[in-house]
Amino acid sequence: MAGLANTYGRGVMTNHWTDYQFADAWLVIGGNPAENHPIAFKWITKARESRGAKLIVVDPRVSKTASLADIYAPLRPGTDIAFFNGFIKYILDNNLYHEEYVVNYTNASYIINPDFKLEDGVFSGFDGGKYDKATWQYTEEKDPTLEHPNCVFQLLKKHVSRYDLKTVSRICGTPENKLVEVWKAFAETGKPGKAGSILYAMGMTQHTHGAQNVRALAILQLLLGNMGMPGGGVNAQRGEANVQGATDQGMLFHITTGYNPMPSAAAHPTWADYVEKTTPKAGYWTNRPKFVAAMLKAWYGDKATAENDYCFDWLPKLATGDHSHMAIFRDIALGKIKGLFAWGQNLVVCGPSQVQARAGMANLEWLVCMDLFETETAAFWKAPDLDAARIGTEVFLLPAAGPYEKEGTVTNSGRWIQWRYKAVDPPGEAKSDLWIVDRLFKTLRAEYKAKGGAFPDAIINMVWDYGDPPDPNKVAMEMNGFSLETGELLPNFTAIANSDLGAVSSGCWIYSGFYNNVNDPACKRRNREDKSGLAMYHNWSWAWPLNRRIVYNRCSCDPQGRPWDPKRAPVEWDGAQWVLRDVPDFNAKVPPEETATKPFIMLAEGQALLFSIPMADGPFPEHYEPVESPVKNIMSKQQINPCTRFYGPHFEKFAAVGSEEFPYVCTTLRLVEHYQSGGLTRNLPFLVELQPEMFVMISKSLGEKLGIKTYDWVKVSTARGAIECKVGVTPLVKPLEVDGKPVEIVYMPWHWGFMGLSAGAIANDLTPAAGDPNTMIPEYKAFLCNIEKVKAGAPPAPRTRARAIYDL
Ligand SMILES: Nc1nc2c(c(=O)[nH]1)N[C@H]1C(S)=C(S)[C@@H](COP(=O)(O)OP(=O)(O)OC[C@H]3O[C@@H](n4cnc5c(=O)[nH]c(N)nc54)[C@H](O)[C@@H]3O)O[C@H]1N2
Ligand SMILES: Nc1nc2c(c(=O)[nH]1)N[C@H]1C(S)=C(S)[C@@H](COP(=O)(O)OP(=O)(O)OC[C@H]3O[C@@H](n4cnc5c(=O)[nH]c(N)nc54)[C@H](O)[C@@H]3O)O[C@H]1N2
Ligand SMILES: [Mo]
Repeated sequence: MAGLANTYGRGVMTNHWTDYQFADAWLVIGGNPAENHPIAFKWITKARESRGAKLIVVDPRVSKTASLADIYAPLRPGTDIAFFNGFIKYILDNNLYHEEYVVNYTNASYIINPDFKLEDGVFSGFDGGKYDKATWQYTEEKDPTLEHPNCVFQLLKKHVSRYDLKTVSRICGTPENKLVEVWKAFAETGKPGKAGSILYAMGMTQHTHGAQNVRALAILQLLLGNMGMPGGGVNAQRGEANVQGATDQGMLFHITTGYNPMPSAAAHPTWADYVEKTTPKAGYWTNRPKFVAAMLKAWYGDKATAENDYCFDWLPKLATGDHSHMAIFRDIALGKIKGLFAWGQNLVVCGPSQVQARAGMANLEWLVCMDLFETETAAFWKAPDLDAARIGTEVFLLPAAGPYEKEGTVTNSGRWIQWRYKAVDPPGEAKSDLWIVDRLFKTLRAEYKAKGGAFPDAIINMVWDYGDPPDPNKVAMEMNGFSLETGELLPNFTAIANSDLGAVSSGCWIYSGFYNNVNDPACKRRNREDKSGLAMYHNWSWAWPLNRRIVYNRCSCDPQGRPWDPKRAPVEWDGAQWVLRDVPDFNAKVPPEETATKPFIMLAEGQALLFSIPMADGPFPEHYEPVESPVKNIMSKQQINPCTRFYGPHFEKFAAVGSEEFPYVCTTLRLVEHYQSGGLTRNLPFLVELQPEMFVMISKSLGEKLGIKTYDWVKVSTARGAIECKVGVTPLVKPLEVDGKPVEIVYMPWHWGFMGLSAGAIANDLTPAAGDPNTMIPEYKAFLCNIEKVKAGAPPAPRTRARAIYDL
């Protein structure tokens, strides 16, 4: 993303939920907030009612959000890059971009190596499945007139020139007039004094080019000058209640706490290598070694010294570049992994290519599940397609407390860290996850102490002093960090940046300050007062970084510090000083000239990336078809993203391009009544009653063609597996005309499995295990299937089995 991924981590909101009310328009693409983020959606409703702001929705089907839109356009799953590149061309052709913003705040003026090119869908430097980026580099020069043929702006213009209206419509299946209607309406927000917000979620990311989808929308927002503006931004509507907190705390395999890269065995065998290779030459990340050393001080305390490189050698190192979900399941299938912890994850329902993944799980010697219920994962050996008698896996199910049965922090997509208090005690023997991990750690440490082992130091010497039972406040304080001299909590992360290397302790630098006062921890604040006038509520919880509510807010003003829109000004220069309504994302102690071309402090460039060198698969987004597609790529001979990740012999099962056996496009999605794998919600009688059965949705035309009616039972099959479920024939889904031929699209929720009060087919028995090269996310949102009628069916019984249980 333009600065986003590299700066603030993977998929956060640049703005925040209550900020939605300040937009003049929202472009919702690849998300369905009316269904999946309904409370956030109320801010959209509010602004529409009070100011007539416009809701624009682009989604393959008429989703709940689309049904409320001012403008709706359909598009074929997996073709969003063509849509965006066409949109960018429209903006450039019609001079609708915000020129002063683009020149000053992006890398538009940078001149790129003359050998950089795109040839037949592949960028220069492609070699052996990945890119050598030598030709993608900046030269020493810049051209602020943006006219040099090799400046980023002209290269972008040339890149998108191939995406004319007709071509985009042929690829996406979106009618030409609809494309123009959407583009025109949202481009209005490019005028100074207007702001437009892009809301996206999984419809954008779950593709083999998912990261480039997000890059495309970041480029768009930069051209329109919408980044840094209240009511603007790129807003990833995240999922799991605390997925933001989890990624902040290093739960992804390739990053440790606070978005520092996980060291790699090959590239960073020593601290010196790590420091040299991961520290940029300019921007705030020049402080990276201090942030990582502070984390090591939190983990190893007095043991971590300058002499022993702060115990860097004790950190685990990545053995390969990919330890993602699919890589783990490849290795389980190959018998390389013997034991697995499934901690609050229902893997058998959520992962792709489940028929193959589940079969592989039989290789596990042991499996430990921490969950509220016996999920499909804990009971994988009961799967109808597995022979329990031949599975020797020893399964442990540790009962876990639910979210409201324990206390601790939850971080929302707007980066607000909030304390959640315990509402009720967990039932029976269920324990909080912190209790379980504490007990597990202490037991392991005792084992290592008693028996030694291959590498005991990293465990024996770890600081682990949260009490018994462990106190989440103590964990929070360790994350906040403290002075090693006084023991006082750090006020914020500038205390790390301004200290010597290794002089302070902080488990997660971006969280320093969130708990900085023991008597009134910032994350526990519940003060509704809003002094900003922009619904920022600085005394309600605490937002990382530094309680800043809108990141990149220097960009809300022109280079001289005058707000683009005086009514929506988080910061402004009054001629003598900065007037601050939000925490500044720049040095506000100096006059505006000094930050005029450096508003993106986390990037070495100081300017946002229209041209992004860090991306694995190209500095500009280029259209490729999904791995399974009904059509050839009409943009180039390169059918799919050339850097697509595949996962070995068990998982390379794909339908051919234009397959006759699997002629329909299929995508998976969510329903408001269920949550994810249904591990929770299919065990709650009232939700099961509201949404009792697994189903697929097809168009009236496909229903007519196949003689299928609503409530019939159908078989849906792909190159990987087949499921049976009921069907809904609905006018909300329609075929799209793609390159002159009609393409039918089949939609299914993925909330079901064989356990719980409501059992049903697993959608992921059908999905492909192919991944995006930047994120390794699976392509859940676009693949090929066939559908056949099995038998006639009937509506669900008015009083379901669940209801009967509830009545007891
Ligand atoms: N009730 C409820 N709320 C939830 C969840 C839940 O399971 N239930 N899950 C939570 C989680 S973890 C997440 S990540 C979020 C996910 O939130 P969303 O991303 O909003 O969820 P989805 O329904 O998977 O997908 C959104 C939309 O993408 C569309 N779509 C499919 N393919 C494409 C495509 O190629 N391009 C475009 N533009 N659109 C496409 C679908 O038609 C669908 O309407 O929701 C969170 N909120
Ligand atoms: N086909 C398809 N597949 C998808 C997606 C898609 O759009 N399409 N979306 C993907 C996305 S975005 C996501 S986030 C994943 C989600 O996949 P999962 O993480 O597997 O989904 P959940 O159902 O949220 O699983 C969480 C499990 O944790 C348990 N649980 C809940 N609270 C707690 C707790 O406090 N402690 C413990 N220990 N357990 C708890 C629940 O009972 C549940 O069984 O699925 C992915 N899979
Ligand atoms: Mo998610």
